[in-house]
Amino acid sequence: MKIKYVLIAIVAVIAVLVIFELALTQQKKTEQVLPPVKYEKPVITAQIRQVSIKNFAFVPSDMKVKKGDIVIWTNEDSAPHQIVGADFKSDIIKEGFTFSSTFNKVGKFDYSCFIHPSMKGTITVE
Ligand SMILES: [Cu+2]
Repeated sequence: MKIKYVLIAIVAVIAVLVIFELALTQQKKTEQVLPPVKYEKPVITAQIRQVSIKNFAFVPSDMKVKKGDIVIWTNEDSAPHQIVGADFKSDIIKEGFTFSSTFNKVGKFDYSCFIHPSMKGTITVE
């Protein structure tokens, strides 16, 4: 009888050791050692450009920006506006809220207000 329990105990210990070893092997497989990279100070040239929306107009209505710049429109009217361009569209912008878009392509981008189509603007990306 005692031998049976000793055998069960030995088998249990072996099983635990095997599971432990498997877990360790699994952990080693997922460990990825990456080489260190020499530090280089990032050069950030992008600028934030501001367009106001006031008195149902974009101010300035024509803006030249550089590739990578971020344009932020701020609604200073009590009326809501919604900016729609070929590549970008805002949600409805309430008074005091902003919308931003990053311009990564060179070109001329016309936009207007979806609610008030007579409100027009252009972002020229150089
Ligand atoms: Cu509008």
